[in-house]
Amino acid sequence: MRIRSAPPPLMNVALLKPTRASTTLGPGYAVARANDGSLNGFFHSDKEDYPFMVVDLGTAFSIEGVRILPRLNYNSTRFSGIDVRTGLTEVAGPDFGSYSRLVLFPGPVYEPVTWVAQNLTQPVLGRFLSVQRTVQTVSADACLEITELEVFARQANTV
Ligand SMILES: [Ca+2]
Repeated sequence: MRIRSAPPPLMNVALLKPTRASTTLGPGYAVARANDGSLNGFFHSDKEDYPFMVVDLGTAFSIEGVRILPRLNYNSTRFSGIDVRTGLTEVAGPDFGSYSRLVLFPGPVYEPVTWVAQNLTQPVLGRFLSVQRTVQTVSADACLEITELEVFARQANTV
């Protein structure tokens, strides 16, 4: 008889992992701010259609949930149609259609802004995680702003 031990705890496996973005508004809004563990800074893309960011988890994880803290309390309606996907191979973008969708946060969020979260019914294996604004807006609101992105998994190489 095999004794099943307790599963390891869920961890934020996106913390401080390498990131890239379609654009960045400026040095103070670097994409690394989206997963630096701090709620005081945030990533801000430039104004463009379908801005996105990608985090490389470094190895494949069995992802069980994600959550995002949008930009806090300023133009919160910019957080709209936020598509979160994952895949095992790197995709340059902006088309992440080959990735599996984890969640589509319709937005907008309202002040006071808090986390939007999704627990997955079935874990999804992924290494690269894309976050993309999929709503086209002909205005200054066509940007992606993320205070913090967290990706939850229990351990590396679970397959
Ligand atoms: Ca941050």
